[in-house]
Amino acid sequence: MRAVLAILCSLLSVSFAYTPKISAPSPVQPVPSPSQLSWQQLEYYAFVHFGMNTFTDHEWGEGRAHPDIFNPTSLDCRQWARVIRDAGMKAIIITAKHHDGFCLWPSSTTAYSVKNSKWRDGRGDILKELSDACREFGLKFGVYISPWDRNHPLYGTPAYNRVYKEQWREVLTGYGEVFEAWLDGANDQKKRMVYDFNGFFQTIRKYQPKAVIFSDAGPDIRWVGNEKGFAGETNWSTRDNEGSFPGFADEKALNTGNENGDSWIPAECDVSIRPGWFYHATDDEKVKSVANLMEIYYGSVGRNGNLLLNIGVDRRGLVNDSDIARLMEFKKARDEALTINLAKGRALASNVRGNDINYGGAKAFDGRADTYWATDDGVTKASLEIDFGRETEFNRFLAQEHIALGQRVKRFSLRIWRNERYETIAQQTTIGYKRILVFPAVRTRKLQLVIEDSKASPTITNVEIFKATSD
Ligand code: FUL
Repeated sequence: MRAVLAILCSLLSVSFAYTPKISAPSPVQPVPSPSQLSWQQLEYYAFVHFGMNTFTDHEWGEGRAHPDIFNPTSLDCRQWARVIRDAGMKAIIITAKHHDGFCLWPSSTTAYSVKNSKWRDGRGDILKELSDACREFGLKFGVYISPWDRNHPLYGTPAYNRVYKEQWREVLTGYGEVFEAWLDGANDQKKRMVYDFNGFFQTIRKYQPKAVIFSDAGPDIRWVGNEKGFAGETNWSTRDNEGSFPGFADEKALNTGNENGDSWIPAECDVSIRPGWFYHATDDEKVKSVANLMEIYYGSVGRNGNLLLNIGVDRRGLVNDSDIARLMEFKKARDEALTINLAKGRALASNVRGNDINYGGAKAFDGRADTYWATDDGVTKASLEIDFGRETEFNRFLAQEHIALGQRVKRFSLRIWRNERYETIAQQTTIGYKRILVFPAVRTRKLQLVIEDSKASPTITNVEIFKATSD
């Protein structure tokens, strides 16, 4: 009987509470594809640079080192996956092939791969081990295959385009689901290659239609324009991409996106935890500090970008202890700063879409990703007050737009109630999927998020407030 009642109650509450009577705001084009939406929710994941360079101490190998030099003594991809999962990351992108052309899987397209190395008598396959480990540890699996290939005899001729597509085919059909296909526009200074980028993208789409394709010119995810891990303070996920192709994009524009861009191409911020991308023992003391990593986190995830943090796996074939320690300290610092959400209390919005509680201010802090505060059509300036009911101290403010309906907010500010009036403590531009503001601690009974300008009715799905120990 109780069970029947419970089911009835839950059915009733679902149909009463979550069916808005008023129609949702129309999307502001362009909007993300389902793959781009799930990509954005990953927020923070790992790049792993590992290959011949690890053993030759290079960053850009020339493709001449003998395959036998690649010989990890105790490779364990399950260790990588465990560390990366414990660090709070959601996926791994591996350098399946870097510029030196050495393939970490036994490709049929080249002699330059693990199949001709002494490692495991030429029977090893890192992509197999890593994709299995990712599945086991609940991580998504992604791959970087460098178009620039300093070893392949056909590089520089049109025939190489076929080789490169075949490499994608092998990787995308042999190892299960791939969430992101990563490539750049690097080219040889002497043997210039005319890349068939459109053909590359079509090949990737053909074998893994759900994978997002990253490059400095999209088509799905764009480079953020630097390798420091920082998106622009203004960061639109929209982009004018017409005519741009990998290797030639404008770094400044990539950093901020284009407010009225006609394609949805959000930014990914790639940065290494050490000075280089590959492991070098001489860098063991140069692992980025937690303070630096926190700054990067606020500058990437906190500015509507995803953070792709690189780890160079060492010569044993393991994530090095100094990186592990730092990754865990970084996780602890994020948890400490951003877990206890103080956004509780009474919500008062200056405008609520159709006066319908389903679009009310409280929807911005109900902990749900599918509900949001929205205003009437045409209302592009509005405010949301949160009254804590008592003095509350905080130094972080987080806001999220319901980006399934497009990125809308152009300018917003944060005000706190002080000396019987509202005082602006921060003013910013875009919000997007996620925006985090960092400021010296303030104490107040209530605050106001003011949307000062928006492309259309703002749709705010989440607001969070924190008091981090450090300012
Ligand atoms: C660049 C490469 O040239 C670097 O070596 C590194 O792999 C970085 C992530 O991408 O295009």
